[in-house]
Amino acid sequence: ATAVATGAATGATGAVSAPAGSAPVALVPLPSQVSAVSGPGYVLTAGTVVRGEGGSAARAVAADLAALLRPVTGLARPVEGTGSASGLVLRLDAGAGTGAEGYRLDSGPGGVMITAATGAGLFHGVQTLRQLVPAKGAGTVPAVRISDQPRYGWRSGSLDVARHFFPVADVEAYVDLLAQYKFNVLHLHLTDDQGWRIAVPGLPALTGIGASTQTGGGAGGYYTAADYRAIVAYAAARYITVVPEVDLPGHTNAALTAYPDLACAGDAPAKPYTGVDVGFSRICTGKESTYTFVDRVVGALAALTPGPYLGIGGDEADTLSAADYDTFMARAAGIVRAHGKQPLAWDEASGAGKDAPGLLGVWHPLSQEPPGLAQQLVAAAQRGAKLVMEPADRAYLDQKYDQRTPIGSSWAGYLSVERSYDWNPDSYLTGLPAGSVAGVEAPIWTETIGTVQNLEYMLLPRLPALAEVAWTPQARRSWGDFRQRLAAQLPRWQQQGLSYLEADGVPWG
Ligand code: TNX
Repeated sequence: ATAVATGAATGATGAVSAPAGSAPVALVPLPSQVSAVSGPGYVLTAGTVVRGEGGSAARAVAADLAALLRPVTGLARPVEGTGSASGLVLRLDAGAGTGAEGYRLDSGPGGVMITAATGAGLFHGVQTLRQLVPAKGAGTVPAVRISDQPRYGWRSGSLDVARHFFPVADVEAYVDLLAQYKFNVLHLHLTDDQGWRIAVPGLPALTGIGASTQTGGGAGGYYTAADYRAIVAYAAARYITVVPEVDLPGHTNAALTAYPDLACAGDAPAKPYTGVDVGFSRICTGKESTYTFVDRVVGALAALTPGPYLGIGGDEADTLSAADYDTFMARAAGIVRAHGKQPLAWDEASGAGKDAPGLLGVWHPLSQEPPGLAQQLVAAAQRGAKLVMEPADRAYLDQKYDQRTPIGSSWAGYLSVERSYDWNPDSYLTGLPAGSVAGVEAPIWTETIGTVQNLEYMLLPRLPALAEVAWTPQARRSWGDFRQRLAAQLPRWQQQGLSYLEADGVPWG
C-alpha cells in the first residue's frame, strides 16, 4: 500500500484524552475541530430531556435522537418547547455561521448543546453526540467543544440492487449506516444486466421480465413507485438525497430481454442473465425508438425523485464504438436535463464533449486506466465537470479485504482498511483544477453479496474509513490515529446487531 503523504503526520491526532472520570472522545469521522474541556461532563439521568428549538426540523431531529438513545440509555425522553430543564438541546439558528452541513457541540455538567444553521447540521451533530454517549448503557457525555463541517459536500454510498435485489427494509438498514457516518447521498444502482429493479409506468415488462431473476439465479425483485418513495422519504428524514441510476447503454441485458426492440437487428439476447461477467450488452444507439425509451424511463424516475441528480451509467459499454457511445451519452444527458435533473455518469462519459454529464464517477483505478482517460477527465474538469472520487483500488467495498475474505471480488486488488483510508481524493488524479472534486463515493457491488449481513461485513469497517476520507480535512487525518478511533466503534456495531470484520491493522482490543 502506498501511503499518501498528508504533510501533517504529527499533530493530526484527534483522539482527545478526556478528563478523569469521563469516557475518551473517539469520533469517526474526526470533526474539523475538537477540544477537551476541563471539568466534568454531562451525566445522563432519568431526568434527561431532549429538546429541539428553533423550528420543526430541530424538533424532528430531537425526536429521532430520543428514539435512538432510549434503547441505549433507557433514560432520555423527548420534551418539546423551551423549558429550562437541563439535557440535550438542539438549537436551529439561521445565524449560527455553521455552513450548509456544519454544527457546534458544547457539553458540560449542565447538558449538551448542539447549534446549527440547518437541519442537516443538527442531524450531523446528533450523529456525533451518539458517539459521545457511552456505547453500553447510561453514563457521562464528556465535556468537549466541537466545531465541525465537512470537507466535501458530496459523500455518497452506492448500492447495487441489480445484481442482487435488496428489499426496502435492507436499504433502510444501509441508510442507517450511511447516516451515522455522515454520508449525505444514497446512489442507487437500479438496473444492470442481471435485473431491472424499478417499475416504470407503461413499460411493464421491465420488471415483469427484467426483475424476474438475479445473479446466481435467485428470484430477483423490484421496487414499486411506493417502495421507491418510501426509500426516498426514509433517506430524506436522515438528510440523505437519493440519486437513482439506470445503467445505459451497456449493462442492459435485463431491459433487452424485456423489450428486444431496444436491440439493433439480430442483437437481442436470448434470455435473462444470471452470471457475473460484464461488458457484453448494449441497447441500439442508432434507433430513434431507443431515445423514446430513455425519455420514458428518465421521465418516470425524475418524477419520483425530489433530489437534483439522476444517473445514466455509461460504464463498460465495451461492444459500442467510441463515437456511438459518446453520441448516446451526450443525448441521454440532454434527456436528463430536459427532465430538470443533473446527469451523473461513470468516468468513461467524460469524452462525450460539451454535452457530457457534468458529474462523473471516477471508478477506474490508476493501474487499469484505459488510454487517455485521465487526460479526458482533466479536460472535462477544466470545462466545469465535477468529479466524485471512487477509484476501485481505494473505494470499492465489494473488493476482498485480503485473500481470506470469503465473498467479494479482487479485480482491483485487495482493499485493506488502511488502503481505503490512506489516500487523498484531491490528488488521486494529477492535473485537476482546484475544486473539481465534488466528493467521495463508497460503492458496494453485489455480484457476490446477497444478504444484508454480507453487505455489512464488507461495509464494516471500511465504510467509516471512507466516511472520514469524505468528511475530515486531509491535514487532520492519519491512519495511526484513525485506527484507534475505529476500534472504539466496535461496541456500537455490536450494540446495533451489525455484522462486521475485525480486519487486520486495527487494534480491536
Ligand atoms: C465494475 S464500476 C463495474 C461494475 C461491477 C464492479 C465490480 C463500474 C462502473 N462497473 O459493473 O459490478 O466493477 O467490482
